[in-house]
Amino acid sequence: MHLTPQDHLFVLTGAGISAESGLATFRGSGGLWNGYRVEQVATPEAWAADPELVWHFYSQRRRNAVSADPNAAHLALAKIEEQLGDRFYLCTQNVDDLHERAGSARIHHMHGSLFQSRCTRCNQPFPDKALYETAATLPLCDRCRAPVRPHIVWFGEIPLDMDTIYRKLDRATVLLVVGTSGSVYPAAGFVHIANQRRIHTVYVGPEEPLNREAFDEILLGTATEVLPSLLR
Ligand code: BV8
Ligand code: ZN
Repeated sequence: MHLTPQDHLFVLTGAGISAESGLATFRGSGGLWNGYRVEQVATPEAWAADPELVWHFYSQRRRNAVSADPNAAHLALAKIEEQLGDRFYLCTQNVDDLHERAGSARIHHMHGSLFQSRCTRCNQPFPDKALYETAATLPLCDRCRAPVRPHIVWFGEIPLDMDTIYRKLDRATVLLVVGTSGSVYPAAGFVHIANQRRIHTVYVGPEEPLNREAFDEILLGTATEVLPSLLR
């Protein structure tokens, strides 16, 4: 991958970029959390059936994220963002805040964030980090008394701000995808859109993704092995 001063870089990251910071990927642990499949816990049905379980799931992941540190791959992306300015856009599927803590600012969390909650009725945001600690009683909105939920996009829900994502993808000349298995849509479909627009597509990860046939380049290696030299 070679970037020219005219290039617009669109980066998509997944759980793999946080793996070397010690955060479990979805597939690495066989997609299991305490014996549950993530697809079973990260759903509106699980929230309706057992909100305490879902809160506990996110409380644990939030605690893990708080004690993790950004790695050289997160830092390399923040550095290239500084050089490219508004010719850079980072869309992450991750709900941790390691990109922000590495310095990324032009970033969008398409699947929400561990550090946000919102009211299930009036959508009032609750940025309070303490909300995710295992609540003895599930918090209620102080405005309309409805239950507060994690600001996370669950399976079956619509990812956040898809219009902006597609607009940014439209302007891109290079799509760099890092550390994602390509198993979940619509994120796994971005590379197919890129192909239709003749955008140069690059994948970085230690194993080939499920949508490997769609990439112009596959750079096998971990995010910290590949990104710092790739984006120098
Ligand atoms: C939607 C937040 C409509 C939750 C997540 C049947 C067929 C096709 C699609 C569907 C279907 N049935 C249902 C669907 C749709 C569904 C879907 O795709 N399901 C899958 C399971 C088949 N999608 C949805 O429901 C989405 N919504 O479709 O709405 C719509 C569509 C378009 C426009 C408008 C409306 C919503 C999905 C969001 C779910 N929420 N996350 C939470 O975090 O708790 S998904 C979650 O899993 C991630 O965010 C990510 O998106 C996904 C996969 O995770 P990855 O990041 O890829 O991680 P994974 O473990 O899988 O892979 C890790 C990779 O890292 C591996 O490749 C590994 O090799 C690599 N790696 C490991 N170590 C390293 C590394 N890479 C680099 N360095 C390393 N050191
Ligand atoms: Zn409310």
